[in-house]
Amino acid sequence: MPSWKSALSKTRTILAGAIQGMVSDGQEVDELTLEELEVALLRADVPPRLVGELIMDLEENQIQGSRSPQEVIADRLSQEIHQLEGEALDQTVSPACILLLGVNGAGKTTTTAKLAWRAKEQGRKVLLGAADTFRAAGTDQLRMWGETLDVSVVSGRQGSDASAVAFDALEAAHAREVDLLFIDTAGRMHTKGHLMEELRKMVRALKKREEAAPHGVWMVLDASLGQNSLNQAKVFHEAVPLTGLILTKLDGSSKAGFLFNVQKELPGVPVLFTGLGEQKEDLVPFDASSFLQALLFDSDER
Ligand SMILES: Nc1nc2c(ncn2[C@@H]2O[C@H](COP(=O)(O)OP(=O)(O)OP(=O)(O)O)[C@@H](O)[C@H]2O)c(=O)[nH]1
Ligand SMILES: [Mg+2]
Repeated sequence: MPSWKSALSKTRTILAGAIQGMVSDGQEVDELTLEELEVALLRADVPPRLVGELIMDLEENQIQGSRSPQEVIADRLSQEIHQLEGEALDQTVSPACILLLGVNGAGKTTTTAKLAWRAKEQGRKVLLGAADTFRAAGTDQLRMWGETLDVSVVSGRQGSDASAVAFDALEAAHAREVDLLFIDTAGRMHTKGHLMEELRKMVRALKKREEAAPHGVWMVLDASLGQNSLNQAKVFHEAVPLTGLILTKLDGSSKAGFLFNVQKELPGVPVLFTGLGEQKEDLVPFDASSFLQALLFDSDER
């Protein structure tokens, strides 16, 4: 089983030293320890406005509170993170068509495979669409996953129109009466206007087959990029409205604090799943309490 605790160890290490400093100094939290904590929080990509609020909370607790620094921090952070949980899909829609997008190397193809594996485990019939026609390797990678997982893959030739593959995949999803269709797309930089346009075109193509499609537009974010991944997501969101986020590589990230900025930067877009490792089992639904617990507390119980 993947563990939140080990996945968040890098970010926790940054914060733990500073928080420990406060505890071991006893009741006397001086300016210096607060400053160290402030630096640590900023290094972990906790948004600056929130860092300011946390420091104020801690100072207040100093004067008239009795809670531990972890508890003070956890209380404030939990307000920012619980609303990020959300329902992935309307379970009554079948086939549900989900478009996965993101910048190069974020983990889209691997995540598509992990999602397919999860759905299959839950007894659902799955189809994959390989709309990364940009590189031959992109399609091959998904086909190989298809073989490993025993899931069919609809693909096109390298260089062919990604929108056509998406359309065909949705057509096949209806014909084969599957429950879920996951469409993997090519990695694209948010700064490339024509590639953003290609995404819009893909959405239009799906709508030609079925007005309600795509039922999910999920952006795959590399958590090791921290706040930068959110800046990219905002541009994607303007091109094609996102209905959910998937955070990959949380296990390699020391900047998990950017999660506390998601609600402000992308209001109403939930975090659906998180990648805690490279294995197919390592994609788990986002769980705010586990996240916070693993971020701030070394033991499993508060
Ligand atoms: N540690 C870790 N590695 C991950 C995770 N998700 C994906 N990876 C790794 O990230 C690398 C890139 O993954 P891909 O799925 O190929 O990324 P992609 O977004 O499809 O890449 P392009 O199609 O080239 O844009 C692979 O080595 C994956 O194993 C995760 O949650 N944790
Ligand atoms: Mg890929």
